[in-house]
Amino acid sequence: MERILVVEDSPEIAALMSLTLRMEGYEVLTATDGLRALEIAFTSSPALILMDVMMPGLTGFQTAAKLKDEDRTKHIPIIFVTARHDVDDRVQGLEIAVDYISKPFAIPELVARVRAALRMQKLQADLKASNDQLSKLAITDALTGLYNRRGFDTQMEDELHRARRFRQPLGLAIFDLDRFKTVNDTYGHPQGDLVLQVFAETLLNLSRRVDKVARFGGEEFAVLLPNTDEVGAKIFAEKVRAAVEHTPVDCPTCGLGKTISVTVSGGVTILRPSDNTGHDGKVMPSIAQLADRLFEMADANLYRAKQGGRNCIQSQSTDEAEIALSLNPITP
Ligand code: GH3
Ligand code: MG
Ligand code: MG
Ligand code: MG
Repeated sequence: MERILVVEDSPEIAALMSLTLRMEGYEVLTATDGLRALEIAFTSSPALILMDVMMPGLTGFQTAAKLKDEDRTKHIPIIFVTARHDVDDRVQGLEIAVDYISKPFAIPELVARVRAALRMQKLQADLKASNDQLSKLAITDALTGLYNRRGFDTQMEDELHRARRFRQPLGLAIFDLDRFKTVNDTYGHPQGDLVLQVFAETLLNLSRRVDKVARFGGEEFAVLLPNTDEVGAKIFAEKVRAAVEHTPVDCPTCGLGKTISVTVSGGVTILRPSDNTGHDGKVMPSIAQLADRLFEMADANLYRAKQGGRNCIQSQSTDEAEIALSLNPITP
């Protein structure tokens, strides 16, 4: 049952509107002045508000403006119901309201306008829900539900700003499953997908709520570790490596109860906050440059881990000043 708030200082009109709307199957709340209307709107979040304009205390326009100022109530559609007819009033009213009904009103018209406003509101809510869903999909990896590259890049930007602002270390760990092509070639692509999903779960289980976990497509994954130093980042990456090594993945197509074992290699980089940034005439790296450099270094470390026999982690720290230096080569 949709809930409608009727704001009206005349008891007769309020009673007529309430009765009409109740007979149409709506739940009706009433308020006889603007302040009471605000209270009810804040606590009962009605689907629609019918608002008288001329009332003692706050006018309907003032009350509506306050409702539009509040996050909790700004989405609630308002229909002004008033005896004032001049064009200026209507125009002013329609700046905030979705519709305008003149008194005296015909009951069928009141009902029709209420229905139309609620229908419009529902369409907008549906549209917003599907937009939200699309925005989420745009930053999500379909196979694992983790962030995709695009989503991760945004998180990376935010976390770099935070790390710089609060002078906290930021860890970046990238993982690449070892000889994953062999898994696909031997057991089939669906089994490969299952391995990727299980690995995604492992990353989520071993990371903190504040960490950001992504799959970059293929069998490459990244985890951003806010406020984590080199010791912490290495412990995390090593835990992931060991968990993968010691937790075989189910292989339904290999036979009942059969499993396969995989391993993973990792490259870790930690950005340390610098003490001497920005005070000696050096051009400081931009956030994008910091991100690029961290990825480059993590990639290089991953490459070393692969070269070093796989199933291991390589890590290296850097700081802003060091990156700045690489961007501002000293010229004799
Ligand atoms: P290395 O130890 O050097 O990382 O060897 P690798 O075989 O894991 O590396 P390579 O980059 O040569 O192969 C990655 C493979 O990942 C290629 C492809 O078969 C597989 N792959 C990429 N995307 C997907 C996917 O979405 N699902 C599945 N099942 N496999 C994928
Ligand atoms: Mg009035
Ligand atoms: Mg691989
Ligand atoms: Mg790869």
